[in-house]
Amino acid sequence: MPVVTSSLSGAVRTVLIDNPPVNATSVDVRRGLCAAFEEAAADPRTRAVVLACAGATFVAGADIREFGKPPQDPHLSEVIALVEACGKPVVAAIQGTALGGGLELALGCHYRVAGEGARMGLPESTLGVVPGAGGIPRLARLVGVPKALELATSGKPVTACAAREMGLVDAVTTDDPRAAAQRYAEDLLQRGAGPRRTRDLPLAPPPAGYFDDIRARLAVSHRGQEAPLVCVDIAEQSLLRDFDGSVAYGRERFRERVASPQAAALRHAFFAERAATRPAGLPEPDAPVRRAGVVGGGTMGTGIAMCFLNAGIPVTLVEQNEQALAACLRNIGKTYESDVAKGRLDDAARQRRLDGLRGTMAFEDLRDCDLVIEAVFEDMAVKRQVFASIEAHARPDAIIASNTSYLNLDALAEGMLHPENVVGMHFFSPAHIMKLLENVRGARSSPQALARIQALGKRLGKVAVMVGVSEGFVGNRMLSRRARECYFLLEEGALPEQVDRVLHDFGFPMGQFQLNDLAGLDVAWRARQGRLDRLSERERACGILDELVARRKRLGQKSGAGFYRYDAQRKRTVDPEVSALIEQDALRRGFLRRTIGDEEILERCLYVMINEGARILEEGVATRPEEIDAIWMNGYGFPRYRGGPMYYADRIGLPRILARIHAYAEQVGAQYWTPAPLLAELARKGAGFYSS
Ligand code: 3H9
Repeated sequence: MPVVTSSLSGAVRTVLIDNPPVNATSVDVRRGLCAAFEEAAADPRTRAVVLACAGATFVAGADIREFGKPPQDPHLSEVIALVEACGKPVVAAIQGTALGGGLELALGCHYRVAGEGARMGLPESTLGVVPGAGGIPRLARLVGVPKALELATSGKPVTACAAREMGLVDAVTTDDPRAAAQRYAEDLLQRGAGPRRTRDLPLAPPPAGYFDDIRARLAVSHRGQEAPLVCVDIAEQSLLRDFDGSVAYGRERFRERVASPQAAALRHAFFAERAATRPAGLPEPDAPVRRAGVVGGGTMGTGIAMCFLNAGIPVTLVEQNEQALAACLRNIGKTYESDVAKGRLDDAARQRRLDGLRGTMAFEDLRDCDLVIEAVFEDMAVKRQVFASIEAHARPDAIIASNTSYLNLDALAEGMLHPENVVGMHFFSPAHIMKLLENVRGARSSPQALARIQALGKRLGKVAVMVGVSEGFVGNRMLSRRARECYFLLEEGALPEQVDRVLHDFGFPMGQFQLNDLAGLDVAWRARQGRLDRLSERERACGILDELVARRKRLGQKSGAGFYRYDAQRKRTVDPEVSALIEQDALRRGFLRRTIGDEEILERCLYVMINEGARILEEGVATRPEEIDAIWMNGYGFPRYRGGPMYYADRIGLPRILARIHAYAEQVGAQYWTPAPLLAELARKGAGFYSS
């Protein structure tokens, strides 16, 4: 089947792209478009053209799978030039998403009609590349340089209404966009309106100082990312060159970017996330979740309840007593009010969400829920009791999920009448904001229950990765190894600010000790108390958390002091008292503190995680390295432009990592630094986690 076809209706020819799944501008589409527009130009019966797409979406971009391969003619910018040059008016009919090369194509059309649900954007920089087919010079001519760069540097799409307001589309329709575009074209013919080429519009310069200002802002908001700054270069050059010169400049910068390590890592991130959220061997889900129950209205429970409400799923929330229930309903109400105040939500949507919420103290009220998730205190006995109460009152086929972050799901399911209904759904705090969801398959979870929670994860807008039972599952298990190493580094000579700076410079939003302060040192301390019997002698003896939490009541940001000191705005400063405590603790325990280099800190933090990641793969807790990468990029701030820990490991080279693991085994101790057999085996073969 040809991917581009044409048909004539009256004097209007529709050129239709049909290239599932997202109508990307693959080479066949580019060639097909050239042929179709040449035909339209030559055909005397054709007086106007509608450019439309089959399926749910307009062109969602260039074909990412072609990136990194030898280019094939024609280039997309040449196709768009041909469309724009057409002597007959060309109307784009936009439904779904017009992204990247798709929006560039629409900008080359003379008019744009969009369905009201359509979204348009230039997400290239999120893939480490830049609009390479005239997107920036054309968009800047239509909406001004600042708005064009807002789209290109954020990568975020705008709605059809916002696009109309800024002058990006000519009409928004509630009708079928193709039919509306046909009418629009007929109207143009009736009015005698001809082509209106974006390239011919004047380009107004932005206010003085604008480019310096946006570069400075991007250096902070997009720290470490190269592509957004190249978008700024393209906009700046568009003012200095003629139109064709600026398109050529953007094309050249695209060519350079597409071959960059950041672009390769971000492409990996794109495909890894898609692979990671589709576990093999699950059936199609047989029923959606129509009502969810949440037991426990603390921070996690309220966040989880809001996830459901935000996705349009009504929630029954169970709390123990009236006071606790009132507090959590109040918290949810307040969060939505603040969303309205910040313009993120309108009043009607806020009301709809609140209408979906039912608070109760009776487990009986869970009887109409398709899924109930417990988010109570992290204690096996407490959770077991809650599970039993849920099972006693919920429907026999309801899925019963635990939000535990460390406890053994299979032990939790013991004694349940229907262990096949038991699963884990590990949300990350704040649950209504964080993208990651670790869905946990218990030994006895049914494939259908797992299929349903995977589908639910997608509906909640999460990156839902299925993992196996293991202490801390995937993310927290690797994090706990990194944390251990960070505490060791404090003993051996580093200070929190050095460790945190190294992790921040690598691209994490914050370092280990900042993270501890944010989450609450009491949380880390309690987790440590619960695991004391499983810690090594050295870990048990490490007294810094006990000193900070138990003796000095430094609980982190919330108490104004933790590893750092915080002012009323939560601005962080280094606290000499903490440095002294760390030094005293090390001295007391006989450590000879030394100057530790940044490279050692980085290696120890990352390689210990990578080694644990290899074990996680060996044990089948994760089945593919993509799952680990997706988890770390979406739940722990691993910089996307480095592709996740397992991808990063391949870039460094497993033989080098193995050699360093051996060196740290000598230096720190083999009990912490024994190479995972999988890592050792891959390194020996000269392979990687992603290459054989
Ligand atoms: C660009 O355009 C550069 C230009 O300036 C160029 C100049 C020269 N290519 O996400 P989904 C696949 S850069 C190839 O699950 P959804 C995807 O892998 C590009 N494949 O669906 C998946 O395949 P599979 C700028 C693509 O409904 C399937 O489609 N464009 C592409 O949740 C379904 O995807 C972008 O960055 C592609 N461009 O979301 C847009 N896009 O089933 C990237 C998707 O085999 N795409 N696939 O696993 C998206 O953001 C989302 O896919 C979209 C749909 C919102 C469109």
